[in-house]
Amino acid sequence: MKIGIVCYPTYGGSGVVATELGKALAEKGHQVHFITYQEPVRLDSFHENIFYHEVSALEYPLFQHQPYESALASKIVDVTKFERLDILHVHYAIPHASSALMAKQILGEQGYQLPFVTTLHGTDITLVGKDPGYQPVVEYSINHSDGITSVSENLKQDTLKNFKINRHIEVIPNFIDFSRFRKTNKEHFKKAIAPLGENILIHVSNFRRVKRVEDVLRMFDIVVKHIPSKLFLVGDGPERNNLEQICRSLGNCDQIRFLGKQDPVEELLAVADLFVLPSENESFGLAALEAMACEVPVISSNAGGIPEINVQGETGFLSHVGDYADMAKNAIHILEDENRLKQFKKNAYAQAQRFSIDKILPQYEAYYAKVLMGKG
Ligand code: GMT
Repeated sequence: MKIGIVCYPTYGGSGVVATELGKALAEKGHQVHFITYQEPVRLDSFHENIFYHEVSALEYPLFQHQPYESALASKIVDVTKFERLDILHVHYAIPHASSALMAKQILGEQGYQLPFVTTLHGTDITLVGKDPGYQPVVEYSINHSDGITSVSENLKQDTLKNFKINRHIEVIPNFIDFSRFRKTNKEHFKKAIAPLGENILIHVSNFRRVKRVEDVLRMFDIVVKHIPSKLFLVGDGPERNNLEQICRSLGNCDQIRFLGKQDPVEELLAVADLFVLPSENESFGLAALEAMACEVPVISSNAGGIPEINVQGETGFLSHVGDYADMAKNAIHILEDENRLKQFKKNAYAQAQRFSIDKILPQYEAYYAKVLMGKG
């Protein structure tokens, strides 16, 4: 198949999923065409079946904001005609689904068929998409997609609650590539950063308010008073300054490392004992799944789709949003007993295997085939 993929190319779950999916499809012999405004971060090596088409929106003094949606639609038209794409898969509804729909209509008038699948990722529904400033366009373009997938059952239900959707939504969960995310031996590194055998807690996100990174700091403040520990904060974003202030006021900055954006996150996960994800909302929680693949149990909130991956009392624990004291209690419960920690690590790994790319990729291929038959 010749498959076009549209996504956000920068750091962020939906772009990561789209890029990893494209790479895996290419590996299986499909021809994959990425159509984005910048080369996707995870598209880090050459592959004969992968092509990249850059969307460039002309700058003009009249534009306060460049009309990216139109530039993207035009690029999709161009790539489809030249490369003869069979299907287009857009990740994150805004504005990708409406650009795809516009391109499909233009192509239709010129005698080309371009069915497209929209994958809903989270904030395109739960935060931005349902805002009245976007809602009508998001709803229309979802309803006019040839196929719709959602990364969790919870996100599907949220979509049905927030929009009038008259179509089937297929749930295809996010996946993990074990050839990259697996526990490797980094004992020398662990000894350097935790010389007294401290436990290492880790949080990875884009530091937006929805991630509630502040709760990570507050729960860690309780944990570190009971069990010698270190905290790694990986990522960057609008909350960073605020978080630095909080850590200073708590007086435990010595035990906390702000590591910024890190591409080889699996190397940090390899030395971690617990992953912390206290999000206000999280349609899936790919970062937690990546941790589990590296044998790291998860202390999380019970928001959104997180309960579909983190199993209470088995792979970690879930608390109500904002209840950082309960998160701390659960973290201590796991860390204070070495055998218990080992068991949780084992369980986390076993659970991650359910989401192995080998199991999920065929679901996308089968769904594309359905969409191509008009049965999306
Ligand atoms: O919030 C983020 O981390 C970014 C956002 C995105 O679209 O890039 O992530 C969403 O999609 C990810 C991949 O499907 C999910 O794992 C995240 O849970 C989801 N984020 C939210 O729902 C807040």
